[in-house]
Parts: sequence; C-alpha cells; structure tokens
Amino acid sequence: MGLHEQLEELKEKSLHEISHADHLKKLDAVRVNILGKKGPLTEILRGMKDIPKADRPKVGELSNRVRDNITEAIEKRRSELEKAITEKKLADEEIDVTLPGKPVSQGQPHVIQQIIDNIEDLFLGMGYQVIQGPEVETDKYNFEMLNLPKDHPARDMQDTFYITDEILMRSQTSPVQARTMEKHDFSKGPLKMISPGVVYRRDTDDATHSHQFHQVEGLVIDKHITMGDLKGTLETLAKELFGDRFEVRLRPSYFPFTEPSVEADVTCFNCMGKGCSVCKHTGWIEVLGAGMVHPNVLKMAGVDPEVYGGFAFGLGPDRFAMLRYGVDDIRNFYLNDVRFLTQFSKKG
Ligand code: 2NL
Repeated sequence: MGLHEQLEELKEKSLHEISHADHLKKLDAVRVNILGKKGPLTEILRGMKDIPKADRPKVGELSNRVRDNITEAIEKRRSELEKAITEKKLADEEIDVTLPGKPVSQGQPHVIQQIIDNIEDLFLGMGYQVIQGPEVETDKYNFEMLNLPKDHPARDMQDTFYITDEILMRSQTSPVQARTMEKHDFSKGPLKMISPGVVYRRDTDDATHSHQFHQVEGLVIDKHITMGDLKGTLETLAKELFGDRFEVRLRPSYFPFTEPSVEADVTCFNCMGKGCSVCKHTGWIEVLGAGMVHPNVLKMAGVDPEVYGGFAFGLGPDRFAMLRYGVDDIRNFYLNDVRFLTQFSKKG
C-alpha cells in the first residue's frame, strides 16, 4: 500500500475513532494516539525517504491536510462533548419555579401584646408619647416619688421583689412617668404619655395572680386639666377597645398617687348592662384605676401644683384579655402553649 492510501486510511480510521469518543478523556487519548510522536502519522511520514523526490511535495501536502482534518475533527468533537456536559449540568440543576412552596407558619403577636398595640395606636393618634423605662427600679422612683410613704402597706416586702433595700423590680410602670415628668420642660407644652410594660409582684401564681404581668399607665399634665378630660379619655379608650356601645362609669376610690381617685367600670360585655353572673348582676365591670395626679407627686417631680395639674390612669392588659376572651386562668398567657396562643387572630 502506498503512502497515499495509508494516509487516506489513517484519516478514515481516525475520524471514525474521534466521532465515537464519548468522553473528553477518551478523546484526548485518541488525539495523543494519532498525532503523538509515536503515532501512525509520524510513522507514515518516516516512509517519505523511500519515495521518489518528485512525489514528496504531493504526499507532504496530503499529510498536512490529513493532520489538519484530524485536528479539526478533534476540536469539533471536543466542543460537542463540552456542550453536552454543560447541558447535562443545566438539566440536572433545573429548578421548577412553578412548584408550590413549602408553607412557612407565620407567627403573630402575643394576645396581650395585641391589646397593648391597640392601646398604643389609639393614644399615639391622640398625640401621646409611648415611653418605656427600666424594670429594675429604685425605691425612690417606684414608691417615694409616687407619694407612697415608707410605712405604706403597698411597700411591704410581701408585695414587692426587693434586690437590695433600695433596688427592686418595679411593681407598676409609674416610675417611668415620674422620670419623664421630672425631665419634661413644661414651658414647651403639656406632657401626654403612656407607659406600657411588664411589672412584678411577690405573689404566688394562681388563676388570678401572676408574679409578672403587664400594665399600661397614662399621664397627662397641663394647665386646666379636669376630671372631665379624664372621663372623656377613658370613654374613648373603652369604645376603641371594646366597641361603640360601651359606657364608662367612675366610682370613688383611693390611690396614694391620685386625689381624687376613681375606679372605672365599663358596660358588661356579657349582658351589655342588663346584669348577669359575669358582672355579678351590676351591669358593670371594673377595668381600671385612675385619678387626678396628687399635688405631692407633682411637687416631687419639680412641677408646680399651683400652675399644673393632670390625670393619670393604670390598667392591666392581662385582665382586659381575660375579660374580652373569657380566659379564666391568667397562667394561660405565660405558659406559651401555641394551641392556646394561636386562638387569638392578629386582628385581636
Ligand atoms: C390600677 C391603678 C393607677 C396611676 C395608676 C399614676 C402615675 C403617676 C401619677 C399619678 Cl406618675 N398616678 N398612675 C394613677 C391611678 C391609678 O393604676 O389599678 N392599675 C392597674
């Protein structure tokens, strides 16, 4: 067989092998085999010295062409294989964005926080500030500034968690109001604030007592504030939280920090005033305590009681939630059993 035929045969054989290489590694082996120094092409060209000089350029040209054809075929096959690899990778990693997602259960504010949020929204809308303060307080701000003399029963060790003689867990959120009143510049206008938060009492937990519970206190200090302002504010609060048909009734009471002091009742939500077992046949339910800020409290905060006066109130969101949803054990709010908590939809 002449060189010419050998070259043609090598070309056919090579193109066949290249087109059947189904792997980049195999293709590379084929390339090294055919075009390498010990490969058939080199071998064939070695036979050039045995053919007539005149035929050499033709054979040389042919061998170049064969080598180019083979190289070209290898490159073509390589890009085919590479493309196949990329396509397979893309297919394997394909994400079906139309598949339905895994449901993520959404949380919601705690039922007591929902009530506090409602109260905050209402008072913010009436131009009040929402102010928070420390839960670890001093005797001065928790008691003294609020006209609670040293021998007052509410200061008894039984009722308050003391850390030292002077430091305690606040038993009400009034210290926040006392601190704010003390700092307020009344020449710039009235003080209108509410202070929501957690408070502590040294009680044994049972259906109606919790050693930690919530309180929202409100305070307005300005010139010419009357009990009428207090009643109007409480009526707005009752109608916002319970509904338009609810009325407010004030009864005389006593708190050391207010004079006069009142207890506020709202229409019984169960019988709407007719009288039932929930309201002990009075038609009313007690929901908060309030009054006109005691002159001593103003004086101690550096406010002149001859010029300024105001009202204050305190309510317990835990009790509100119990009344509103008919929960008979306050401990339910603190057990964090989701079966209980998820009953209260976000709208409240
Ligand atoms: C209740 C009664 C009340 C206040 C809190 C208060 C605060 C300042 C001055 C005067 Cl700085 N008063 N707070 C007033 C009356 C009642 O809470 O039964 N809370 C659950």
